[in-house]
Amino acid sequence: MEKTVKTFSVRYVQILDENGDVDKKLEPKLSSQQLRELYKWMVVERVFDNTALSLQREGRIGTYAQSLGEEAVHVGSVYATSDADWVFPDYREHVAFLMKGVPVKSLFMHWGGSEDGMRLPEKSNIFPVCIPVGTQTLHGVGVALAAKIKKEKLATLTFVGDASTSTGDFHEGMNFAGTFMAPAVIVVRNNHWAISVPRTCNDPDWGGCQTRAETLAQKAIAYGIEGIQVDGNDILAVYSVVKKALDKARKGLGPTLVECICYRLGAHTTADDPTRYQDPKVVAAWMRKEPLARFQRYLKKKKLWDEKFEAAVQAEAKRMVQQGVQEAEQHKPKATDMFDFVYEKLTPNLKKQRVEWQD
Ligand SMILES: Cc1ncc(C[n+]2csc(CCOP(=O)(O)OP(=O)(O)O)c2C)c(N)n1
Ligand SMILES: [Mg+2]
Repeated sequence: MEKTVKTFSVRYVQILDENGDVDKKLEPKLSSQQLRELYKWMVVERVFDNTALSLQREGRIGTYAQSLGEEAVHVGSVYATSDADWVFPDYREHVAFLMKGVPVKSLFMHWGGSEDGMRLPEKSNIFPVCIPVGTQTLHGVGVALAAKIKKEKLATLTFVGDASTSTGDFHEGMNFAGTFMAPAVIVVRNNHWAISVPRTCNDPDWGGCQTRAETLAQKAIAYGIEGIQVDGNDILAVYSVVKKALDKARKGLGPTLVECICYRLGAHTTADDPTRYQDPKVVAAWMRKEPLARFQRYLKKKKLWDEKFEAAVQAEAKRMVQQGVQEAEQHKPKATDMFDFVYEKLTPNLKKQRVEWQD
């Protein structure tokens, strides 16, 4: 006997199309002020990104990971959090820090190599930049579980890249999230690339790609978790889906995996040259879908955007970012900071090395 015991499906949500036209039935109820705020944060991230890239080229900061093309994923998701919710970033969501109240200065200090930059303000509810791919899933799910045990009304939002979904830590985190019904939302930034490794397998029988799974959202199904795909260039869809998932988590109704489909429009980091492995035609096609221009078209149709508003938003973003650069460059880190701001307590070996270093 043979029978189908279960079939699964994955939903996809888009609210704003590429022309900035909206699906009225799904349009979130955000005030004019909130919509403009979303736009402002996306501009801030882009200005931050361009400034950081220039600073790296001038040798004023170290290796930098651009966020170009992912602004809707970052801003839409973090905007959906409450002040009590915790955010677990990886290394591309610069604006997430700013939205959670971290000063611009701290980010430039961090990317300039000063560990002190990731000593974050007490109430910012965001974890430091996480370079080891996928490990933050465990932190995000762990804190969600702790909050559940302590009966605190909060959820956690964890960002992972498409490559993270291939790591053991991601799967362990997902399994724990499912078994314990942790109030955790995991946002996958599917930007199609893990450095030079493509997301999709084009060769019928050979690897060199991230996964043969058709969607990343379906990975949630294996753990009894809701998995959903979202147009990651559509800030309204990202915001709506993540908000619903966070509300669900806080009500004790379980975790969600949100796969945001976007495209890495910059290099992996400033140490990478994507022209060696990307098709420029594909990049140009994704550029036409980019999130900021799309949201601008929508705001313009709603009479919430004009040149005057644009100039004011740009000026304020530049002022804020430039002030952060100045403050960060006034900070003169000591060589011993590498011991003082990494571990809470130094290991015996590091203690010895710190003394030797000072000598
Ligand atoms: C555990 C671990 N293995 C390998 C690396 C090296 N590494 C840095 S970024 C990266 C690719 C990550 O790709 P993805 O998760 O898709 O994020 P994206 O860079 O596209 O934002 C790798 C393999 C790492 N940082 N951590
Ligand atoms: Mg990626």
